[in-house]
Amino acid sequence: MMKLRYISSSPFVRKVLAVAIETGLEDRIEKVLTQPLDPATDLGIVNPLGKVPALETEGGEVLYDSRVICEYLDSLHDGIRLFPASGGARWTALRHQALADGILDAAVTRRYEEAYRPSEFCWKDWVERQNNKISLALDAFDEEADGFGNTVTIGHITLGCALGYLDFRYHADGWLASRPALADWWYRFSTRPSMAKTEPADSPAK
Ligand SMILES: N[C@@H](CCC(=O)N[C@@H](CS)C(=O)NCC(=O)O)C(=O)O
Repeated sequence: MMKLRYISSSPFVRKVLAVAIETGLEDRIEKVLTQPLDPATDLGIVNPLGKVPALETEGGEVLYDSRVICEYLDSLHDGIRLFPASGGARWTALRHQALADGILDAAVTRRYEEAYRPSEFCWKDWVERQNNKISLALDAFDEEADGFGNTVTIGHITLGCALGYLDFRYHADGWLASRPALADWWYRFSTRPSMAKTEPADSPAK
């Protein structure tokens, strides 16, 4: 069995779980709940960066981060690759992954700023800067979304995790209200088992 260090609220963990479902590897992964912000966590022993997801392979090597883990899982199955092997499709999928990971980096940065930093130290301009990144990245996806069709790559999965996270933490911001093409795509894509079975939730403290 592979072992995945996880929390249920992490959109980066969600990428890994969604890829495991898309590739039929779900049953080969044991989930080990690990709170990265717990001062007593042993996470640093397996991932010096102290972040989830981290995946221990059946051979005993620990892989991180989500990009590496997802590509590793994609190498273990015989179906259609989520990471296209070569050519334009590969670069587009990787660019989409980078753009959606960027949305997540900005959203998680905002979350730490607002939820964990003492409110007297919260830097509003920094939060605004993260919101601008999210907004422009969503605009870029909205322009491309009509062309997505039914294709599924690591880029689409990461985008799904990003939209799910925005809805989970920042629903009131209505990110999709002014982005109809993206909203249409998400309406369809969110029904895939890999998305429906991995919706975010807050994990218990331990
Ligand atoms: N680039 C990493 C990001 C992972 C990440 O930021 N994970 C968060 C949870 S959503 C975490 O463990 N944060 C703890 C920390 O930053 O110390 C990936 O793609 O896996």
